This record gives sequence, C-alpha cells and structure tokens, in this order.
Amino acid sequence: MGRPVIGIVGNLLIEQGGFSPGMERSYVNNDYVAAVERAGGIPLILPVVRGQDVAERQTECVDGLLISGGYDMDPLLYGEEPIRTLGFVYRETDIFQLRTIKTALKRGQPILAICKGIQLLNVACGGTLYQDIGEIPGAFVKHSQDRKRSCPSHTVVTEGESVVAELFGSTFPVNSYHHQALKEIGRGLVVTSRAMDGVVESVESGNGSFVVGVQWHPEMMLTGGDEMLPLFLRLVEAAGSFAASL
Ligand SMILES: [Mn+2]
Repeated sequence: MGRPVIGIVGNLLIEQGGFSPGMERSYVNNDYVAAVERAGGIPLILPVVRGQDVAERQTECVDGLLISGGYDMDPLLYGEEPIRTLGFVYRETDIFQLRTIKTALKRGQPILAICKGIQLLNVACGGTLYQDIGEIPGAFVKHSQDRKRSCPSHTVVTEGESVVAELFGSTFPVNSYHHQALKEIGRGLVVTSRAMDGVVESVESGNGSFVVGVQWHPEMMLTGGDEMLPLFLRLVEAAGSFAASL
C-alpha cells in the first residue's frame, strides 16, 4: 500500500477585486498542503460541491481528512439567531463541510480539524458555538493575534489524557486566529485543552478513533518550526491504519 491520501476539505474564495470581482474560486491555504506532504501524506483538495452523494463519494476516495479553516459558520445550523458581531457567512460551504465530516465519522475515518474545522466538528456532533468570544464572560485572552502566523501567542493547558497532551505536554504555546469558540460540546467529543480564559482549544473523540480538533493553526506554526509536526504525523499514521483495515 502506498502513502495515505489525506483529503483537505476545500473552501470558496469570493474574489473582491482584480479581473473578475465576484468570481468564486475553490481553494485551501497552501500551508495545509505543505503540512500533509511534509508529514508523509498525499494531499488531495476536496472542493465544495452541492450534492450530498458527491460529498460522500469524495470522502470515500481518501484515507483521512484534514478540515481547514474558513468563514464564520451560519448560526442557524446550530439553532441560533445571528448576533451583530458575526462575520461573513457562506452557508453552502458549511453544509458541504458538515456533510463531509459526518461521512468520515460514520466510516470511522481519521479526522484532524483545524480552527473553523473544530467548530464544524463540534456542530456536526450536535454542539453549539459562541458566535463571538466577546459573548463569553471573563474571556480576556487575545485570540486574534497580531504577529507572524508561525509565532505562538497564548498558552494552552491540557485536561486529562489525550493525543494533544501526549504530543505536546501539559502546557504549551499556540498561535490564535479565531473570534468564535466552542460552547456546548457535541456528543462523543471530550475537551482536551483550554486557553487560560477557559476558551476551548482542542477536543478529541472519546471512542479511541483518531478524531482531533484544534482551535489553533498547527499548519501555520509549521512554517516557522517543527513543534506541530507530530500532529500531522499522527493523522497520516492513523489514515494508513484506517486504509489497511478496510
Ligand atoms: Mn485561541
């Protein structure tokens, strides 16, 4: 068997200017592609599609999934009305990404969910979000950093045994590019770390399959050092085991 294929869940970028304003482009940030390749996986971008069956078939074509970041999620998808500090929403991308995650969870396929990815994972499991961290009483940490993307800016403390604790220890620094956060935790997920203000920074599946969500951007940290490489190595390893078990 060859190297595991990691599907990177795509996004739509709406061009704001240039030659074709309004043009929608299928894309992912290239840091995700580079991280998967560096960890020994074969990166494959899964574009946003409309059909449920198309999304399912895409997911079946890969051995593991990397859920990338993106716009704010449509709060109607988790039963809330939009508040004034909600950012730009593109509902069709949310629906595609949720379908992809649900398909992977049903198959027991390994998932690494990053930034909006952890939020999508939580909603796919029935959880909810804070639409803006300003809603959380006592949340004092700056979670939208103004520094290089590879540079960590706040501390994370782990809770109990988890992949994250095993790889990075009980406390470690991460970068931060989110203004939303997990509220009620979805079924089957366990919180494995928090920022110093209590904001959830990672979750994992409680059932032993490799399902890890992180609120920071390990693929961006990889552009400045190797601290976060073990997370991608684990995803690729789990994807290889999953493929071998079919
Ligand atoms: Mn953060």
